Amino acid sequence: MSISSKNDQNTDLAFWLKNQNASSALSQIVLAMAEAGIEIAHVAKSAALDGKSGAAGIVNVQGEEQKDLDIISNDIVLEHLKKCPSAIALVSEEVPELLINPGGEISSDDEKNYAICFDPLDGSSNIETNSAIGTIFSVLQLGVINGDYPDQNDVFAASKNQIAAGYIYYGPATLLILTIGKSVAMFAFSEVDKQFFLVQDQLTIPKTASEYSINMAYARFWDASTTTYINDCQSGKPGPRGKDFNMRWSGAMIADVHKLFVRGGVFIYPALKKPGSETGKLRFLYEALPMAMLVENAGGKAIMGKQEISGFLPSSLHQRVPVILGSKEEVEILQNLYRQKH
Ligand code: AHM
Ligand code: MG
Repeated sequence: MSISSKNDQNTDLAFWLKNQNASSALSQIVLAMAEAGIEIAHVAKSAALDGKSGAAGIVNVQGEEQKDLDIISNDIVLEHLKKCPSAIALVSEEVPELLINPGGEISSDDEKNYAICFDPLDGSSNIETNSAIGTIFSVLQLGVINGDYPDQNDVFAASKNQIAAGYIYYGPATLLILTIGKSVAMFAFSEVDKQFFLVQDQLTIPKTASEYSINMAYARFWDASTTTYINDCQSGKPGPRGKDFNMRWSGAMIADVHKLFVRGGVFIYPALKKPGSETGKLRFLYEALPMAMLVENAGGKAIMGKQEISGFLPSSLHQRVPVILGSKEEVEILQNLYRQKH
């Protein structure tokens, strides 16, 4: 598949959204995220020249050091979402509390009140090494809002009504991977036309594969199921799996998840027996939940260790959860190990 040239129909993102019968409110939000992505890609490209590829000297709510680009990207996303009246509540990795959009207007049509949860710059530790980074977002339908504004409990409940999810990948090409329903589409940004064009309308994740992504440096902190699964993969052809596996870990979830749409495999960030990571590292609302929707709508599977995503209700905005997603058969093998060992 080529992503370097526009496809025959030259379908741009706005036209595609219209074709998919997306509501104007949802289209506006998706287009705002795409615009933000275009701006972030531009800033990221000149970050080294502008001296913006280092630490900002601030620690965020996660206890992690914020980089200049984390803060700039967050401001860019907020600026674009402010123009969307339906984006009532905003959850950002970089902001401790729930934000109420100053440009938001609660609609009497319950279906048009949304919460947008986002990680403005995924893969922060990759900024200074000029490696893959991205933006992840989830659109949740808030439904009936009791009171003047939604509170975080409304957002937690809305996590059961995720209506769209996507990520923008700032790599050699700037790509938008998006689902607003059943299928997952890929768009590439054209530097010439300054917009995203559809390059593939139905991404699928192969059912089975032989590549895994996990940070091997934490092996001593894993649970028994993860250890068995990875040991079996590493045993290769002579081992219980009867085939050889490859391993990749990019340090950015967007890049490792993107590989799933290209050649399948499994991405694992388990709970770690290590202070601060007992429930994993990745956050439910703006990392696990949107990636799970994308993966499952492409025929893959997503779980949170022993727990299913569908039965989970978060209790804090930045709640960390274990994440396992990718090719259905691989995720099921690990899920069975969880069932046996816990
Ligand atoms: P971030 O949102 O601060 O960038 O953190 C999330 C990232 C993921 O993209 C990636 O999978 C993971 O952290 C890497 O963590 P580690 O450094 O523990 O391997
Ligand atoms: Mg992230």
